[in-house]
This record gives sequence, C-alpha cells and structure tokens, in this order.
Amino acid sequence: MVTNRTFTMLKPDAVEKGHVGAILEKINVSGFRIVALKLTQMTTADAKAFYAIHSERPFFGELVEYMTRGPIIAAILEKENAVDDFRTLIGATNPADAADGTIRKLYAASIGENAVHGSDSDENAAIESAFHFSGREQF
Ligand code: IDP
Ligand code: MG
Repeated sequence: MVTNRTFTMLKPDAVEKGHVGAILEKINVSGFRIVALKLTQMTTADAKAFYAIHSERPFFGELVEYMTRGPIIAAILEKENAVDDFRTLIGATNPADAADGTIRKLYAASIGENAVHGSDSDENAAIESAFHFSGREQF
C-alpha cells in the first residue's frame, strides 16, 4: 500500500518545553499539510499498545512512562512521499546522530526523550492514524 500520509506525535517533552508552535511551523514550511490535529494524552494501555513492537526492549517501561506523563500533539500529515520525507525532517532517533536542522537536532534532549514521532512505513502510518483519529477527524 502506498499513501501520501504519515502520522506524528509531538511527544510530552516537546509540549512541556513549549516547542509545539515552532515544530508545527517547521512541518508546515516543509510542505506538509495538516490533515488531523489534536492535543491528547495516552493512557498506559494506549502507550503499551502503540509501542507493542518494542515490548521486549529494555527501554520499554521507560518509554511508556515518558509517553504517558503529559499531553501530546497527535497529527496526520499529507505530502508526496510523506513517510520518508517526514523521517528525514525529524532526523535520527538519537539527537546526537541527527542532521543539522532536523527537528530532533533542534528540540530533542536524548535518544529516549526525542521530541517527535514519525511513522516508519505507509502501513504503520495508516495503523497509527486510525489509533488516534476517527474518519470524521481527518480532513
Ligand atoms: P523512532 O522513533 O526513530 O522510529 P524507534 O527505534 O522506533 O525510533 O523507538 C521508538 C522510541 O523509543 C524512540 O523514538 C524513543 O523515544 C524510544 N527509544 C528508542 N531507543 C531507545 C533507547 O535506546 N533508550 C531509550 N528510549 C529509546
Ligand atoms: Mg519507530
């Protein structure tokens, strides 16, 4: 399946530090159209389900704790080649390895608290979008 949409979350650290406006601005000027957007907070069950693929990793408990500790911005973004272009825009998982100008280079504190999520495939973009948004919330 190929789509032109991806899913993102501005994670609790980005919201806490007041970086939502700057990150959304960067997303817009980079050519992504916001298709859905909301401030929400994940429950422990939500975070465990969303990150189920990482459940055996040593950092899973820390990841669930982090992702549930405060509100996030969830959004669906549209652009040609959205998944790959957004992964380029956010940069490497570890901000120490992220390219200059990427969102993680600018706003992430560590490999764990890395400011932003981006789907890694068209299939996961669809699954993750449906996890957070109903059809009526997508424009
Ligand atoms: P990604 O977000 O760049 O796709 P993944 O490997 O899918 O990276 O990991 C999901 C999330 O888990 C990361 O964004 C980060 O918040 C957290 N994470 C990944 N690796 C580590 C780690 O080594 N220590 C702590 N947290 C990690
Ligand atoms: Mg990932």
